[in-house]
Amino acid sequence: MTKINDCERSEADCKIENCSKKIRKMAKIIDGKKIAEEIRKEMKEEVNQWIEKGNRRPQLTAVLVGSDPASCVYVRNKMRAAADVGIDSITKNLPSDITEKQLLEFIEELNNDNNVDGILVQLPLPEHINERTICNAVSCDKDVDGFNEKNVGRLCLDMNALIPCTPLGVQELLKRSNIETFGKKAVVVGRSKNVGMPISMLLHVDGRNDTDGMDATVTICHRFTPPEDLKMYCKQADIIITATGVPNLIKSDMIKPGACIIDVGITRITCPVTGKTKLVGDVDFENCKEIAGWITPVPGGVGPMTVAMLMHNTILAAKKLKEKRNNMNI
Ligand code: BQF
Repeated sequence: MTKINDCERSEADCKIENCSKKIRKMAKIIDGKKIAEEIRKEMKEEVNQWIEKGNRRPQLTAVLVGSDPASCVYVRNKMRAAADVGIDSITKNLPSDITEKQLLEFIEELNNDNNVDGILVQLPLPEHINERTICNAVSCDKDVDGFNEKNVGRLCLDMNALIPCTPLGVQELLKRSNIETFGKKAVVVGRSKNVGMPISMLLHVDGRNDTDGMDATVTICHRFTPPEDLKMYCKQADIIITATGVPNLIKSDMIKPGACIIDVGITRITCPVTGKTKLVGDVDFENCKEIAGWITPVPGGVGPMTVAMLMHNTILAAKKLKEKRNNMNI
C-alpha cells in the first residue's frame, strides 16, 4: 500500500520532499458519508429480512441528559440514521440536574424492558455524574456504545463483544477502501478510553480471533509525546489515525508519501473572516492530501461511519437478545 502511485501532477506542483521523480497523484479521498450510506442500505435490507421472519424491529433508546448543543446534534443524527435503516428509536430527554441515583434507576428500567434492544447514554454527562458508573450500569447485552467495562475487557481479550462505534467505523473504512493493515506500521495519536485506546486495540490484535483484528504494528502517541517524536513516528507510518481534537496537529511534513490518514478529530471553530462556525479535524487536509495515498475529510469522513456502526451494533444486540429471550422463554 505504500507504493507511490503514478503521476498526475506537474513537477512544479509536487510537494513531496526529496522526491526524485516528482511524480504521483493526489490522495484518494475516502468518502465516509457515501460509505456510511451504502452500509445503511445493506442494514436496511438486513432489517427487512429480520422482520419478514416475524421479528419486531430492533429498538434503540438514546438517553440525553441536559441539552449540550453538540450532543443534541449527535443524538438527532442517530435518530435519523435509525429511521433510515428501519430501527425503532426514541430519545429520552432528562434534566441536567438529575441525580446519579435517578439516572441509574432509569437505566435499570431500560435494562429490564424487553422492548428495548440498545441503550445509549449520550456523553459527556454533567459534572456531578460519574460516567464510568453510568456506563457500567447499562446491560452488557444492550450496550451498543461498547462502553461497559465488561465489553471493554472482552475487546481487550479478543473476545466477542459490542465494540465502540468510532473504532468500528474506522475499521470498516479501512476494509472498504481496501487498505492493507496486516504487518503495516500504524500510529494512533490520542489515547482516549472511548476512541484512541479501542482503535489501537483493533489495529494490533490477531485477525484470526473474534474481533477481526488487523495485525498492524501499532505505536500510540499522546499529549506527552514530544513533538519531534510524534513527527518521527508519523513519518514512518503506513497508517495514521488521529483522534485528539487539536486542529492542524498533523502537517504534511509529518507524513510518509502514500500513507493512509484517518482523521477522527472533530473541533468546531469560528471563521474569523465570515464569523461562521465549521467543523475541522486534526489534519492539515489541504496540504496532506498532496502527499498521502488516502485521506478522510472532516466533516464527512469518520463521523457518519460512527453513526452507521451504532445501527450495526443495535441490530447485532437485537439478534443476540432475541436468542437469549427465546432460551429463557420470555
Ligand atoms: C460528519 C462525538 C466527540 C464526543 C462525543 C457525522 C457525527 C459527527 C460528524 C456524529 C461524535 C462524533 C458523536 C459527522 C456522533 C460523531 O459528517 O462529519 C456524524 O453524529 N457523531 C457522538 O455521539 O458523541 C461524540 C464526538
